[in-house]
Amino acid sequence: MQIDVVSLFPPMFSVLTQYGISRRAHELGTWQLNCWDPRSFATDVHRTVDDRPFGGGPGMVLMAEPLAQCVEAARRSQQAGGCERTHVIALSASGVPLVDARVRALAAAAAGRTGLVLVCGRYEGIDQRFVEAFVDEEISIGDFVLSGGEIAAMALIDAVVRHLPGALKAESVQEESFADGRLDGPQFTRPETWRGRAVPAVLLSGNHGHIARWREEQALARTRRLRPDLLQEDVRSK
Ligand code: 9D3
Repeated sequence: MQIDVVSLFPPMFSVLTQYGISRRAHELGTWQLNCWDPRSFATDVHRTVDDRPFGGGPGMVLMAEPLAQCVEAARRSQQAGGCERTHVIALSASGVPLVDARVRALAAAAAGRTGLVLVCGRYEGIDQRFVEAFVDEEISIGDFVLSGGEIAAMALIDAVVRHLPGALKAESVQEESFADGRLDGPQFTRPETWRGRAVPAVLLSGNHGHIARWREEQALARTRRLRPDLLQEDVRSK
């Protein structure tokens, strides 16, 4: 799978190839990453990629042309790498909040012959004409303000890559929280007693029927307490 990122800060993305599951999958060749810096396509001596918003207002807006050059370069690279299609996602504070079902669908597309291009917003946003001409969907990672799209893009890549064949044992992805619309229950490891706190006795009982039922009750209770929205059938994003 090929992922191309358009960002003013390409070095941020090295964490994905340096740590954890995403690193291991990258080393195995499960996915590849290319970064495209709009500044390298700027035409003036100052390498300008942003300008003041028409109509006034605070801050700066990313200019359309350097972003377009990046996406076109990324698309050529993906085609040369064997991709049949390119799906362009803008990470934007005004995008649709990311959910598990969308992550799985993107992973399925990327595991086929669809390359992903992730465009990271900065400043106040991106020239809308670029969005209309190039962007297939706009994604946010939640209702809070980040300084730009980079950390959101990294979260998206991490979430997608772990679904690719070979990144994880199949059953661990299947059993994960959100796949079944509820939170995980609590986990415990050694020692059996830590600072006066004992592990729940049922987990030491060896009775796997009891353990499974207890875990389900715990997960359900935690979901009711912390995320009652997940239990409401009609708003579930599955
Ligand atoms: C919605 C807030 N905007 C109007 C005042 C200002 C603004 C805030 C944050 C404009 C750009 C940004 C930068 N954020 C992102 O690019 C971003 C983001 C986010 O802030 N939160 C959650 N997901 C994402 S994805 C990209």
